[in-house]
Amino acid sequence: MAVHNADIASMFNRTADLLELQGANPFRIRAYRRAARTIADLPQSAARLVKSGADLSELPGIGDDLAGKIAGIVKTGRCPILGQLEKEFPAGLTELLNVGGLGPKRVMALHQSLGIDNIDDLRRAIRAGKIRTLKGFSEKIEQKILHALETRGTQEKRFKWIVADETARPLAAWLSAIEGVKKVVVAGSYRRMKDTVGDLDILVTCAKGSPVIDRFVKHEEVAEIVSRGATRATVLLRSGLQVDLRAVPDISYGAALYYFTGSKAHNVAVRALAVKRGLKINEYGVFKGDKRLAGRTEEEVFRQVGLPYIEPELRENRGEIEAARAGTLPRLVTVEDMRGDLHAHTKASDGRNSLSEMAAAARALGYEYLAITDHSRHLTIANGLDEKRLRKQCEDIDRLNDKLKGITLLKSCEVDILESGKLDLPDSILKELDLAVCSVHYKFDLPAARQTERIIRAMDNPYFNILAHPTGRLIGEREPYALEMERIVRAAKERGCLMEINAQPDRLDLNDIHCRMAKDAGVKLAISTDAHATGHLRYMTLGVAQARRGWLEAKDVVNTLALKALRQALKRK
Ligand code: DGT
Ligand code: CA
Ligand code: CA
Ligand code: ZN
Repeated sequence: MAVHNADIASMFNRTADLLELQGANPFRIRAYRRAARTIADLPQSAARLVKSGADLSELPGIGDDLAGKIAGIVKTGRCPILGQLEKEFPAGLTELLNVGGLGPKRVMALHQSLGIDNIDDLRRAIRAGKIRTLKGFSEKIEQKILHALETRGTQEKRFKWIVADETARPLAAWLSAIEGVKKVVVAGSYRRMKDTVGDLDILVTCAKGSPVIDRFVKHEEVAEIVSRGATRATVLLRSGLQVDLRAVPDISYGAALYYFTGSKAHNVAVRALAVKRGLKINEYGVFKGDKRLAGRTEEEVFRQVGLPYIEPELRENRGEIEAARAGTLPRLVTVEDMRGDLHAHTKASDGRNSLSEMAAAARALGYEYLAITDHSRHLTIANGLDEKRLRKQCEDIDRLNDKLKGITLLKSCEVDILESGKLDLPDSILKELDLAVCSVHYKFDLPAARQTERIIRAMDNPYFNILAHPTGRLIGEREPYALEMERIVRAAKERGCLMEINAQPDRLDLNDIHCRMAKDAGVKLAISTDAHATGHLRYMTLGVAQARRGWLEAKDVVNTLALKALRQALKRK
């Protein structure tokens, strides 16, 4: 199976880290990081592009040299320059790079001034109080490193949903092609669309004597066979992702799918319900004594325990069973309900495409509108727009809208919320916009009360419409900033502000729990992709998935509305 985009990106990022340790030319380092970002963001598989003979050097940030390296990685699974660099440094030193709070500069400082070469050395130095006094360090940084060391290894490794998906899809297709295999479905948290996935649980139905288990454990991506039996196997892939495979007969398909979709908490609660009816429910079916009552489909399993079908995204034992019994399950929002996207960037700031390219891509998705939300001036690294440039963009949008058919671009901006709670652009331009999407991009480490007040103060501005990526988390990379979410939600409700579900695969912010909190408080949400390229508009499905996990219906989500109704819904109280 192919090398994934995430693999290539991680090799390039590691190369950049090691080049930084080496003190290499900053331009060279940046080139690797930029290429890593480009590949990670690529909507198609880089491996497939290489194999189809596409010219990768046409991608932004990828020259002939890097294109050649990518082709090499796709062919061999290895990156020679990374291999060389890894040999140059003690293995322990590169491991230090993975400790939170330590970047290449700090690792090099520790190495040079204290001779720290590995994690044990680091622990000893912290205990001896040597780190805090080092130039470029502090007691706070020492604490951060210590915390990272303490939680190391105790935190199970989880994969972003989209990373799991990059493995799940081709693997499922590959399994389908094995003789005797009928159905293949990926269950578990993947099917429940959790933001992260611990491992993949794949279910197959097959004819007797199918070699599916044998073939599976010999798949070229398999690094280790953890366990195997006649109808099941657990393997570890080279990527570190674990996969559980189960083969079941057709008559048990529904019961097995239901069981392995979980969650465990949901299963346990439903099993108790079944017991009350004198039934037994397991991965083989629903039984009364020895008599099988159901098992072929999930629907018939539900029927036997007296429940309507419950969507996988709801199966967390968070009240869905009670709601199902009471007939009050939500009618979850679907991606077909979405009529537009309210957060997208163009070349004017840090996006990759032009206004008209973004408009065409949105129209191709069947949208009625797309809000153009380039960054505001404070975000200089993203080439944020000042009043003058934004005004010019508004004129461009007006002119383009006159020509466009079937789609309307909305004039907007992703306005930075300054530390004071002021917005980054004056009211004189904000009032010209169709809507303002506002967000925090710096000073993430304020205490919760101050961060909360900063955002609420920003909402006091009458032109504030949508709070974008409200917690600032980057899954697996950056914790959400400290925030009093109940207060934010209440403040949004009082002011008629909306909250965003940012659909970028590494954000998914608000998360499922917060979505539900907002809905329960009567706050409307926008599901937006924060697209930085036309291909990112497709991330809508991921945002919708989190919305569904948060019990949202179409009426809770403003961008399911037609344009006219949307304009009404955006009006502040
Ligand atoms: P993950 O992998 O941590 O993201 O989460 P899941 O939900 O995929 O959990 P996993 O892979 O451990 O198990 C897959 C499903 O199998 C789980 O959602 C429900 C079912 N399952 C696993 N262990 C048990 C159990 O002890 N009892 C019951 N009733 N179901 C279980
Ligand atoms: Ca799983
Ligand atoms: Ca599992
Ligand atoms: Zn944005």
